[in-house]
Amino acid sequence: MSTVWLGLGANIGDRLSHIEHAIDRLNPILKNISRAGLYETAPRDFLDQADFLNTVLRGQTALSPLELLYVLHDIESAGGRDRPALPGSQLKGPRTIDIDILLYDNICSTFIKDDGGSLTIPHISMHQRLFVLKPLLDLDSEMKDPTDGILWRFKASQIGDQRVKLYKR
Ligand code: PH2
Ligand code: MG
Ligand code: MG
Repeated sequence: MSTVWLGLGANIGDRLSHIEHAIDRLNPILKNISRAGLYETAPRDFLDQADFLNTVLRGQTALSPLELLYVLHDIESAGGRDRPALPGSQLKGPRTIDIDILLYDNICSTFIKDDGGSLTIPHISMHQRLFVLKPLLDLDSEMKDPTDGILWRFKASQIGDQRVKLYKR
């Protein structure tokens, strides 16, 4: 079994229930789940959209990184998510549910998907996103970035102001 860290986000409709449903659907493939608090967060990247609820999960999985990714896509679809590749859907725009692989054991690698796209672990933007690092640090404040051995809490402290507020424990 491998230890995996997932970032969840939602900013359309009943955000809390989208996240709860996704966690229910993760149960068969993710064991010993630990949940961080839920945070209400200002949108990043594409700014003209509603606030997100974000959280982070840690669990154990028997799936490989790409097998896990494909299951996450299925869970996103079950949660009403339009894939960004669909015409008319805004890149980094509003979503009912987004589930990103943040970390997988200490892997630092890029995997090529069946559709030619790629999956990079650690998640390529996590070091600059407080909406990821705050919940992650709830679960383990001593964790280090496997790419350079630097504490995530140090990286979090270097990030400028981003609105990230505890919404529910
Ligand atoms: N996800 C994005 C883009 N911007 N902003 C917040 N606050 N939370 C997110 O989960 C998020 C975002 C693309 O996945
Ligand atoms: Mg994302
Ligand atoms: Mg995603």
